[in-house]
Amino acid sequence: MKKLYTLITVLLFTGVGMAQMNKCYTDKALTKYYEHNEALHSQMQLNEKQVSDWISNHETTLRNSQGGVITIPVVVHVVYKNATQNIADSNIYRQIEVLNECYRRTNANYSQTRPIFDTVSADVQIEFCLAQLDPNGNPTHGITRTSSPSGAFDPIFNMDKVKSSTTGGVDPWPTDEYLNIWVCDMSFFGIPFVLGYATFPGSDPALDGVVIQYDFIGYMNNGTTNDLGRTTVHEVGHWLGMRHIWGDGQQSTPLCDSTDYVDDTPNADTASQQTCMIKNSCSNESSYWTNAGVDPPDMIENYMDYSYDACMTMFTQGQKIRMHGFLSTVRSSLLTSPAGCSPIGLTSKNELDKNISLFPNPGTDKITLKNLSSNKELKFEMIDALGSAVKTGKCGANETTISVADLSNGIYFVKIVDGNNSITKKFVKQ
Ligand SMILES: [Ca+2]
Ligand SMILES: [Ca+2]
Ligand SMILES: [Zn+2]
Repeated sequence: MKKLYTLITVLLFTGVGMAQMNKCYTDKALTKYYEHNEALHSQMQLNEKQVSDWISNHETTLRNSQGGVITIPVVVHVVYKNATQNIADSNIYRQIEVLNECYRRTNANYSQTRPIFDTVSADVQIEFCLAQLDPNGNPTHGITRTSSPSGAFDPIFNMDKVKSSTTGGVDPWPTDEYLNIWVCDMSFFGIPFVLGYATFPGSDPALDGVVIQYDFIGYMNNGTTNDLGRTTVHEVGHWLGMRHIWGDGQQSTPLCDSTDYVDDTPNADTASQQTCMIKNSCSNESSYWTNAGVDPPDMIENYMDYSYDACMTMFTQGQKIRMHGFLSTVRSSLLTSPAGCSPIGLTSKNELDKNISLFPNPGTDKITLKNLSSNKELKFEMIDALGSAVKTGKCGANETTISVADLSNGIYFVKIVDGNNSITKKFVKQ
Protein backbone atom coordinates (compact mmCIF):
# COMPACT_ATOMS: atom_id res chain seq x y z
CA MET A 1 0.00 0.00 0.00
CA LYS A 2 2.83 2.35 0.88
CA LYS A 3 4.33 1.69 -2.54
CA LEU A 4 1.05 2.63 -4.17
CA TYR A 5 0.92 5.93 -2.27
CA THR A 6 4.50 6.62 -3.27
CA LEU A 7 3.64 5.94 -6.88
CA ILE A 8 0.57 8.17 -6.77
CA THR A 9 2.61 10.93 -5.11
CA VAL A 10 5.29 10.61 -7.76
CA LEU A 11 2.68 10.73 -10.51
CA LEU A 12 1.06 13.83 -9.03
CA PHE A 13 4.28 15.70 -8.46
CA THR A 14 5.78 14.87 -11.81
CA GLY A 15 2.70 15.84 -13.72
CA VAL A 16 2.18 12.38 -15.14
CA GLY A 17 -1.47 11.93 -15.70
CA MET A 18 -3.98 11.14 -18.34
CA ALA A 19 -4.05 14.80 -19.33
CA GLN A 20 -0.56 15.47 -20.52
CA MET A 21 2.88 14.03 -20.72
CA ASN A 22 6.09 16.00 -20.33
CA LYS A 23 7.24 17.07 -23.73
CA CYS A 24 10.78 17.70 -22.58
CA TYR A 25 12.64 16.72 -19.42
CA THR A 26 15.81 18.72 -20.09
CA ASP A 27 15.42 21.41 -17.42
CA LYS A 28 14.39 18.84 -14.79
CA ALA A 29 17.37 16.70 -15.77
CA LEU A 30 19.65 19.73 -15.37
CA THR A 31 18.34 20.26 -11.83
CA LYS A 32 19.19 16.62 -11.07
CA TYR A 33 22.68 17.02 -12.57
CA TYR A 34 23.27 20.10 -10.40
CA GLU A 35 22.29 18.09 -7.30
CA HIS A 36 24.93 15.47 -8.06
CA ASN A 37 27.61 17.75 -9.43
CA GLU A 38 28.13 21.01 -7.58
CA ALA A 39 30.89 22.16 -9.94
CA LEU A 40 28.60 21.92 -12.96
CA HIS A 41 26.70 25.11 -12.17
CA SER A 42 29.79 27.31 -12.05
CA GLN A 43 31.24 25.51 -15.09
CA MET A 44 28.12 26.30 -17.08
CA GLN A 45 28.33 29.94 -16.05
CA LEU A 46 31.93 30.06 -17.29
CA ASN A 47 30.80 28.44 -20.57
CA GLU A 48 28.06 31.04 -20.86
CA LYS A 49 30.62 33.82 -20.48
CA GLN A 50 32.90 32.23 -23.09
CA VAL A 51 30.02 31.98 -25.55
CA SER A 52 28.81 35.54 -24.99
CA ASP A 53 32.38 36.81 -25.54
CA TRP A 54 32.54 34.81 -28.77
CA ILE A 55 29.18 36.17 -29.87
CA SER A 56 30.19 39.80 -29.33
CA ASN A 57 33.12 39.24 -31.70
CA HIS A 58 31.22 37.34 -34.37
CA GLU A 59 27.63 38.51 -34.26
CA THR A 60 27.82 40.92 -37.17
CA THR A 61 29.42 38.41 -39.52
CA LEU A 62 27.10 35.56 -38.60
CA ARG A 63 23.74 37.30 -38.69
CA ASN A 64 22.30 36.58 -42.14
CA SER A 65 25.57 35.00 -43.35
CA GLN A 66 25.34 32.26 -45.93
CA GLY A 67 28.67 30.39 -46.08
CA GLY A 68 30.25 27.87 -43.78
CA VAL A 69 27.80 25.10 -43.02
CA ILE A 70 28.90 22.90 -40.09
CA THR A 71 28.12 19.18 -40.30
CA ILE A 72 27.82 17.20 -37.08
CA PRO A 73 28.37 13.41 -37.12
CA VAL A 74 25.63 11.53 -35.29
CA VAL A 75 25.39 8.05 -33.83
CA VAL A 76 21.93 6.73 -32.98
CA HIS A 77 21.80 4.02 -30.32
CA VAL A 78 18.56 2.05 -30.50
CA VAL A 79 18.06 0.29 -27.15
CA TYR A 80 15.00 -1.95 -27.23
CA LYS A 81 13.20 -4.67 -25.36
CA ASN A 82 10.84 -5.71 -28.16
CA ALA A 83 10.54 -5.54 -31.94
CA THR A 84 8.35 -2.41 -31.91
CA GLN A 85 10.95 -0.45 -30.00
CA ASN A 86 13.64 -1.65 -32.42
CA ILE A 87 12.64 1.03 -34.91
CA ALA A 88 13.59 0.78 -38.59
CA ASP A 89 16.59 2.47 -40.17
CA SER A 90 14.14 4.38 -42.39
CA ASN A 91 12.67 6.17 -39.33
CA ILE A 92 16.16 7.26 -38.35
CA TYR A 93 17.02 8.41 -41.88
CA ARG A 94 13.82 10.41 -41.90
CA GLN A 95 14.76 11.99 -38.57
CA ILE A 96 18.16 13.05 -39.92
CA GLU A 97 16.36 14.61 -42.88
CA VAL A 98 13.95 16.45 -40.59
CA LEU A 99 16.89 17.78 -38.55
CA ASN A 100 18.53 19.03 -41.72
CA GLU A 101 15.33 20.56 -43.05
CA CYS A 102 14.67 22.41 -39.78
CA TYR A 103 18.27 23.57 -39.22
CA ARG A 104 18.62 24.67 -42.88
CA ARG A 105 15.10 26.22 -43.07
CA THR A 106 14.00 23.94 -45.91
CA ASN A 107 11.12 22.50 -43.86
CA ALA A 108 7.89 22.18 -45.82
CA ASN A 109 5.85 24.03 -43.17
CA TYR A 110 8.18 27.05 -43.11
CA SER A 111 5.66 28.93 -45.27
CA GLN A 112 3.26 29.20 -42.33
CA THR A 113 5.72 31.31 -40.29
CA ARG A 114 4.00 34.63 -39.56
CA PRO A 115 5.45 37.53 -41.60
CA ILE A 116 6.53 39.40 -38.44
CA PHE A 117 9.09 36.64 -37.82
CA ASP A 118 10.27 36.24 -41.40
CA THR A 119 13.25 38.56 -40.96
CA VAL A 120 14.45 36.98 -37.70
CA SER A 121 14.10 33.38 -38.86
CA ALA A 122 17.37 31.69 -39.70
CA ASP A 123 19.03 29.15 -41.87
CA VAL A 124 21.05 27.86 -38.91
CA GLN A 125 23.73 26.48 -41.23
CA ILE A 126 24.19 23.30 -39.24
CA GLU A 127 23.64 19.87 -40.76
CA PHE A 128 23.68 16.38 -39.32
CA CYS A 129 24.78 13.09 -40.82
CA LEU A 130 25.06 9.54 -39.61
CA ALA A 131 28.70 8.79 -38.82
CA GLN A 132 30.82 6.87 -41.29
CA LEU A 133 33.51 5.68 -38.87
CA ASP A 134 33.05 4.22 -35.41
CA PRO A 135 35.39 5.14 -32.52
CA ASN A 136 37.84 2.42 -33.63
CA GLY A 137 37.99 3.82 -37.16
CA ASN A 138 35.90 0.98 -38.62
CA PRO A 139 33.11 1.63 -41.14
CA THR A 140 29.64 2.12 -39.65
CA HIS A 141 26.29 3.42 -40.82
CA GLY A 142 25.93 5.42 -37.61
CA ILE A 143 23.29 3.24 -35.93
CA THR A 144 23.83 0.76 -33.08
CA ARG A 145 21.22 -1.71 -31.87
CA THR A 146 21.18 -3.20 -28.39
CA SER A 147 18.60 -5.56 -26.94
CA SER A 148 17.95 -4.67 -23.32
CA PRO A 149 15.77 -7.05 -21.31
CA SER A 150 14.99 -4.45 -18.65
CA GLY A 151 14.17 -1.64 -21.05
CA ALA A 152 13.11 0.69 -18.20
CA PHE A 153 14.53 4.10 -18.96
CA ASP A 154 11.99 6.48 -17.40
CA PRO A 155 13.75 9.61 -16.12
CA ILE A 156 12.16 9.35 -12.65
CA PHE A 157 13.92 6.23 -11.37
CA ASN A 158 16.12 5.23 -14.31
CA MET A 159 17.39 8.47 -15.79
CA ASP A 160 20.51 8.02 -17.93
CA LYS A 161 20.64 4.23 -17.43
CA VAL A 162 20.31 3.99 -21.21
CA LYS A 163 23.70 5.67 -21.46
CA SER A 164 25.74 2.88 -19.89
CA SER A 165 26.24 -0.78 -20.77
CA THR A 166 26.47 -1.58 -17.05
CA THR A 167 22.86 -0.49 -16.55
CA GLY A 168 21.26 -2.11 -19.59
CA GLY A 169 22.03 0.63 -22.07
CA VAL A 170 24.90 1.40 -24.37
CA ASP A 171 27.96 3.56 -23.68
CA PRO A 172 28.29 6.78 -25.65
CA TRP A 173 30.73 7.07 -28.49
CA PRO A 174 33.26 9.81 -27.64
CA THR A 175 31.03 12.76 -26.93
CA ASP A 176 33.62 15.23 -28.20
CA GLU A 177 33.41 13.65 -31.67
CA TYR A 178 29.80 12.49 -32.02
CA LEU A 179 26.32 13.66 -31.18
CA ASN A 180 24.96 10.58 -29.37
CA ILE A 181 21.21 10.04 -29.68
CA TRP A 182 19.75 7.22 -27.61
CA VAL A 183 16.37 5.89 -28.68
CA CYS A 184 14.51 3.88 -26.05
CA ASP A 185 11.29 3.48 -24.09
CA MET A 186 10.86 6.11 -21.37
CA SER A 187 7.25 5.26 -20.57
CA PHE A 188 6.49 4.94 -16.88
CA PHE A 189 4.47 1.88 -15.87
CA GLY A 190 3.18 1.88 -19.44
CA ILE A 191 2.20 5.55 -19.31
CA PRO A 192 3.86 7.80 -21.92
CA PHE A 193 5.95 10.03 -19.71
CA VAL A 194 8.45 12.11 -21.62
CA LEU A 195 9.28 12.62 -25.29
CA GLY A 196 12.93 13.48 -24.83
CA TYR A 197 15.68 15.17 -22.90
CA ALA A 198 19.16 16.45 -23.58
CA THR A 199 22.33 17.63 -21.88
CA PHE A 200 23.62 21.16 -22.39
CA PRO A 201 27.15 21.88 -23.67
CA GLY A 202 29.71 21.38 -20.91
CA SER A 203 27.88 18.48 -19.23
CA ASP A 204 29.49 15.27 -17.95
CA PRO A 205 31.04 13.62 -21.07
CA ALA A 206 29.77 10.22 -19.93
CA LEU A 207 26.18 11.48 -20.12
CA ASP A 208 26.38 13.93 -22.99
CA GLY A 209 23.76 13.62 -25.71
CA VAL A 210 20.06 13.34 -26.42
CA VAL A 211 17.50 10.70 -25.44
CA ILE A 212 14.30 10.32 -27.46
CA GLN A 213 11.22 8.17 -26.86
CA TYR A 214 11.34 5.52 -29.59
CA ASP A 215 8.04 6.30 -31.31
CA PHE A 216 8.83 10.00 -31.75
CA ILE A 217 11.71 9.47 -34.18
CA GLY A 218 11.08 10.71 -37.72
CA TYR A 219 7.46 10.71 -38.85
CA MET A 220 5.98 7.91 -36.74
CA ASN A 221 2.33 7.32 -36.19
CA ASN A 222 2.32 7.80 -32.40
CA GLY A 223 -1.22 9.11 -32.02
CA THR A 224 -0.08 12.54 -30.81
CA THR A 225 0.45 15.98 -32.30
CA ASN A 226 4.21 15.53 -31.93
CA ASP A 227 4.62 13.33 -34.97
CA LEU A 228 6.76 15.39 -37.35
CA GLY A 229 10.17 14.77 -35.81
CA ARG A 230 10.32 18.11 -33.98
CA THR A 231 11.06 16.45 -30.62
CA THR A 232 14.57 15.61 -31.80
CA VAL A 233 14.97 19.05 -33.38
CA HIS A 234 14.07 20.59 -29.99
CA GLU A 235 16.35 18.31 -27.94
CA VAL A 236 19.31 18.77 -30.29
CA GLY A 237 18.65 22.50 -29.86
CA HIS A 238 19.24 22.09 -26.10
CA TRP A 239 22.37 20.06 -26.84
CA LEU A 240 23.60 23.05 -28.87
CA GLY A 241 22.93 25.38 -25.93
CA MET A 242 19.36 26.53 -26.60
CA ARG A 243 17.12 27.27 -23.64
CA HIS A 244 13.34 27.13 -23.78
CA ILE A 245 11.94 30.18 -25.46
CA TRP A 246 10.13 31.32 -22.31
CA GLY A 247 13.44 31.25 -20.41
CA ASP A 248 12.52 28.40 -18.04
CA GLY A 249 10.78 30.60 -15.54
CA GLN A 250 8.62 28.49 -13.26
CA GLN A 251 5.67 27.33 -15.23
CA SER A 252 3.32 27.84 -12.29
CA THR A 253 4.49 31.44 -11.84
CA PRO A 254 4.31 33.34 -15.11
CA LEU A 255 7.50 35.30 -15.59
CA CYS A 256 8.20 37.66 -18.44
CA ASP A 257 11.74 38.47 -17.42
CA SER A 258 13.25 34.96 -17.59
CA THR A 259 15.71 34.84 -20.43
CA ASP A 260 16.73 32.31 -23.03
CA TYR A 261 19.89 34.41 -23.65
CA VAL A 262 18.60 35.28 -27.12
CA ASP A 263 17.46 38.81 -27.93
CA ASP A 264 15.28 38.22 -30.98
CA THR A 265 13.07 35.52 -29.43
CA PRO A 266 10.22 37.49 -27.82
CA ASN A 267 9.71 37.10 -24.08
CA ALA A 268 7.02 34.64 -23.03
CA ASP A 269 5.61 33.96 -19.57
CA THR A 270 5.45 30.22 -20.02
CA ALA A 271 5.44 27.48 -22.64
CA SER A 272 2.86 27.40 -25.38
CA GLN A 273 1.45 24.14 -24.19
CA GLN A 274 1.33 22.21 -27.40
CA THR A 275 -1.34 24.28 -29.12
CA CYS A 276 -0.89 26.64 -32.07
CA MET A 277 -2.83 29.33 -30.22
CA ILE A 278 -1.64 32.85 -31.01
CA LYS A 279 -0.90 34.93 -27.90
CA ASN A 280 1.19 37.82 -26.65
CA SER A 281 1.94 37.06 -23.02
CA CYS A 282 4.65 39.69 -22.40
CA SER A 283 4.92 43.33 -23.42
CA ASN A 284 8.41 43.94 -21.97
CA GLU A 285 10.76 43.03 -24.80
CA SER A 286 14.47 43.22 -25.59
CA SER A 287 15.96 46.23 -27.37
CA TYR A 288 15.98 44.15 -30.54
CA TRP A 289 12.20 44.64 -30.65
CA THR A 290 11.74 47.89 -28.72
CA ASN A 291 14.19 49.70 -31.01
CA ALA A 292 11.86 48.83 -33.85
CA GLY A 293 8.88 49.93 -31.76
CA VAL A 294 7.32 46.48 -31.92
CA ASP A 295 5.75 44.30 -29.24
CA PRO A 296 5.88 40.92 -30.97
CA PRO A 297 3.54 38.06 -30.14
CA ASP A 298 4.92 34.90 -28.49
CA MET A 299 6.94 32.95 -31.04
CA ILE A 300 4.90 29.74 -30.99
CA GLU A 301 6.61 28.79 -34.27
CA ASN A 302 9.94 28.34 -32.50
CA TYR A 303 11.37 24.83 -32.12
CA MET A 304 12.30 25.67 -28.52
CA ASP A 305 8.67 26.17 -27.51
CA TYR A 306 6.25 23.33 -26.67
CA SER A 307 3.83 23.80 -29.57
CA TYR A 308 2.42 21.02 -31.74
CA ASP A 309 5.00 19.76 -34.24
CA ALA A 310 2.91 21.16 -37.09
CA CYS A 311 3.15 24.67 -35.55
CA MET A 312 6.93 24.59 -35.28
CA THR A 313 8.71 26.16 -38.22
CA MET A 314 11.78 28.13 -37.17
CA PHE A 315 14.88 29.05 -35.19
CA THR A 316 15.95 32.70 -35.03
CA GLN A 317 19.14 34.46 -36.10
CA GLY A 318 19.98 34.97 -32.42
CA GLN A 319 19.57 31.26 -31.71
CA LYS A 320 21.72 30.44 -34.70
CA ILE A 321 24.52 32.70 -33.47
CA ARG A 322 24.31 31.18 -30.00
CA MET A 323 24.52 27.63 -31.43
CA HIS A 324 27.57 28.60 -33.49
CA GLY A 325 28.98 30.17 -30.32
CA PHE A 326 28.83 26.83 -28.50
CA LEU A 327 30.16 24.96 -31.54
CA SER A 328 33.10 27.34 -31.69
CA THR A 329 33.94 27.09 -27.98
CA VAL A 330 32.64 24.39 -25.62
CA ARG A 331 31.78 21.97 -28.44
CA SER A 332 34.56 22.96 -30.85
CA SER A 333 36.11 19.46 -30.88
CA LEU A 334 33.16 18.33 -33.00
CA LEU A 335 34.38 20.54 -35.84
CA THR A 336 37.44 18.31 -36.29
CA SER A 337 35.73 14.99 -35.55
CA PRO A 338 37.19 12.13 -37.62
CA ALA A 339 33.77 10.39 -37.66
CA GLY A 340 32.89 11.45 -41.20
CA CYS A 341 29.51 11.16 -42.88
CA SER A 342 27.89 7.96 -43.98
CA PRO A 343 26.79 8.33 -47.60
CA ILE A 344 23.33 7.00 -46.75
CA GLY A 345 20.73 9.57 -47.49
CA LEU A 346 23.17 11.96 -49.10
CA THR A 347 24.61 10.68 -52.35
CA SER A 348 21.61 9.72 -54.40
CA LYS A 349 19.47 12.77 -53.62
CA ASN A 350 20.66 14.58 -56.72
CA GLU A 351 19.93 11.50 -58.81
CA LEU A 352 16.46 11.30 -57.36
CA ASP A 353 15.85 14.97 -57.99
CA LYS A 354 16.96 14.61 -61.62
CA ASN A 355 14.82 11.55 -62.24
CA ILE A 356 11.51 12.67 -60.79
CA SER A 357 9.39 15.26 -62.51
CA LEU A 358 6.00 16.65 -61.54
CA PHE A 359 3.62 18.23 -64.04
CA PRO A 360 1.58 20.24 -64.78
CA ASN A 361 2.57 22.71 -62.10
CA PRO A 362 0.43 24.64 -61.20
CA GLY A 363 -2.24 21.96 -61.64
CA THR A 364 -6.00 21.85 -61.27
CA ASP A 365 -7.52 18.36 -61.57
CA LYS A 366 -4.67 15.93 -61.64
CA ILE A 367 -0.90 15.92 -61.68
CA THR A 368 1.60 13.37 -62.93
CA LEU A 369 4.73 12.15 -61.17
CA LYS A 370 7.20 10.77 -63.68
CA ASN A 371 9.78 8.41 -62.23
CA LEU A 372 12.82 7.63 -64.37
CA SER A 373 14.94 6.39 -61.46
CA SER A 374 16.05 2.80 -61.15
CA ASN A 375 13.94 2.38 -58.01
CA LYS A 376 10.36 1.53 -58.91
CA GLU A 377 9.22 1.30 -55.29
CA LEU A 378 9.17 4.98 -54.47
CA LYS A 379 6.51 6.43 -52.23
CA PHE A 380 5.08 9.90 -52.27
CA GLU A 381 3.47 12.05 -49.64
CA MET A 382 1.71 15.32 -50.38
CA ILE A 383 1.93 17.75 -47.46
CA ASP A 384 -0.14 20.90 -47.07
CA ALA A 385 1.13 24.23 -45.74
CA LEU A 386 0.18 23.18 -42.20
CA GLY A 387 2.46 20.17 -42.41
CA SER A 388 -0.34 17.58 -42.65
CA ALA A 389 -0.13 14.79 -45.18
CA VAL A 390 -3.14 15.10 -47.50
CA LYS A 391 -2.26 12.27 -49.91
CA THR A 392 0.11 9.35 -49.82
CA GLY A 393 0.79 6.54 -52.22
CA LYS A 394 3.26 4.72 -54.42
CA CYS A 395 5.14 6.31 -57.25
CA GLY A 396 6.23 3.30 -59.27
CA ALA A 397 7.65 2.89 -62.76
CA ASN A 398 7.28 5.75 -65.19
CA GLU A 399 4.09 7.79 -64.64
CA THR A 400 1.73 8.01 -61.67
CA THR A 401 -1.37 10.17 -61.83
CA ILE A 402 -2.61 11.85 -58.66
CA SER A 403 -6.00 13.47 -58.46
CA VAL A 404 -5.83 16.91 -56.86
CA ALA A 405 -9.35 18.08 -57.71
CA ASP A 406 -10.40 17.72 -54.05
CA LEU A 407 -7.62 19.94 -52.66
CA SER A 408 -8.11 23.59 -51.84
CA ASN A 409 -6.02 26.05 -53.81
CA GLY A 410 -2.58 26.78 -52.41
CA ILE A 411 0.94 25.52 -52.02
CA TYR A 412 1.70 21.85 -51.34
CA PHE A 413 4.90 19.90 -50.97
CA VAL A 414 5.29 16.51 -52.60
CA LYS A 415 7.82 14.38 -50.80
CA ILE A 416 9.25 11.47 -52.80
CA VAL A 417 10.66 8.83 -50.50
CA ASP A 418 13.26 6.36 -51.71
CA GLY A 419 13.81 4.23 -48.60
CA ASN A 420 16.82 6.06 -47.24
CA ASN A 421 16.40 9.25 -49.19
CA SER A 422 13.77 11.76 -50.01
CA ILE A 423 13.36 14.89 -52.02
CA THR A 424 10.62 17.48 -51.86
CA LYS A 425 9.00 19.25 -54.77
CA LYS A 426 6.73 22.24 -54.45
CA PHE A 427 3.34 22.07 -56.16
CA VAL A 428 0.73 24.78 -56.59
CA LYS A 429 -2.94 23.82 -56.80
CA GLN A 430 -5.05 26.41 -58.59
CA1 LIG B 1 14.46 35.95 -25.75
CA1 LIG C 1 5.30 40.38 -26.62
ZN1 LIG D 1 13.09 21.34 -23.96
